[in-house]
Amino acid sequence: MEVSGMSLNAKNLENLHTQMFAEACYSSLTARSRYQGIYTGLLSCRARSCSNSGSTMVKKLLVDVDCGVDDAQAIMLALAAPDVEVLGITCVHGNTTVENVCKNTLRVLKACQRLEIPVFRGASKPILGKTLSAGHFHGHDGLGDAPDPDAPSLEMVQKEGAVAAMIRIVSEHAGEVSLVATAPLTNLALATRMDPTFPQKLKGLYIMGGNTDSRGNTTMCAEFNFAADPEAAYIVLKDFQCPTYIACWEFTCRSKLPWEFCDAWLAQDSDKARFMKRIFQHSIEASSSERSQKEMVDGMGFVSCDSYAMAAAVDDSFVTECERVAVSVELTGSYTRGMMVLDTLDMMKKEHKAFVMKKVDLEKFKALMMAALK
Ligand SMILES: [Ca+2]
Repeated sequence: MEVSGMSLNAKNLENLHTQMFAEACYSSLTARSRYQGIYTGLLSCRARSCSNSGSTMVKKLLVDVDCGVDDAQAIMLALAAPDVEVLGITCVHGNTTVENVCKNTLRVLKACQRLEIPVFRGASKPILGKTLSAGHFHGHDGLGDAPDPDAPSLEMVQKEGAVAAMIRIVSEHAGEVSLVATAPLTNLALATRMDPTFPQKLKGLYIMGGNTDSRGNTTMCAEFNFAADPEAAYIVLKDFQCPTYIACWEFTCRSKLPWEFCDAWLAQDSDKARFMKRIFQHSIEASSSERSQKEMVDGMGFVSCDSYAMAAAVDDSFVTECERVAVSVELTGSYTRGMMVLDTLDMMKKEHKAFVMKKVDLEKFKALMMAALK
């Protein structure tokens, strides 16, 4: 993996971690340089999993979604990935209403015959500001307005609320759970306000959201998930000290797949592929609109935004290059509210740095995506 221009071969990095892990069991390491922080972050994860023998092989995920079409794609990717256990899916406002998000999540789980995974209802509005929706792209119901008369009943949504469930599940598996957030970060911000120890119990946090080059897809300078709740994004990027990977808007565009891949992906002979084809049609058509073309960075193509954050969570070798930098969110700018801020000058003097994803293994991504609809 390459970090901030420092090239690290993935195998060498793994060997280095193994060697350092033995030392870490006896002594705590202090980050002495900008780069050493990556080792200590990963080691602390391993040290925690050390006390949970037998559970280190399976990746435990908690997924927070505003289930539009790319959330559906990300969920299906996780469910098909080997050695991944989805402990629960928490729902939040975003692409559509939280009620639709719950329903959509159940529809996705039904399509994958995985309705045993618990679904929790979360925040219906952002902490402050107006509620957005992305109906122009995902359809008003979030899944392309494709009729589904056999959709599971909302009675299948758990009685326990999403924020309480997040805190409980992460406490029950302290140090083992990676949280994948592919939506406005309202539930996560509320969780850390309800239980300040919540972030430190996470193994890692994987976010789809924000931007690196001030390119907006919702406002001039803001990406949808951060624009839909800037205060929540601010709280999460400030309070969550666990290893944090961010798949930003421009990165997902630059990591796009050709539409030919999408055609072959949807043409697979399976119920899951037929389901995806139905719910994705609206977005495929919307992708060619003048508005969508302006939003895109570096040309057109198939961008399954949320799937990049999910792929990073399910496969440690997926991310091949990151920028390690402190990040925050602009809250007050009249043009820039919701824009992610990268402190490349280190002026915030923030100890916690995020891993902003730069490059990924696209062949692995294609394989994970293909498997999702098999
Ligand atoms: Ca989403």
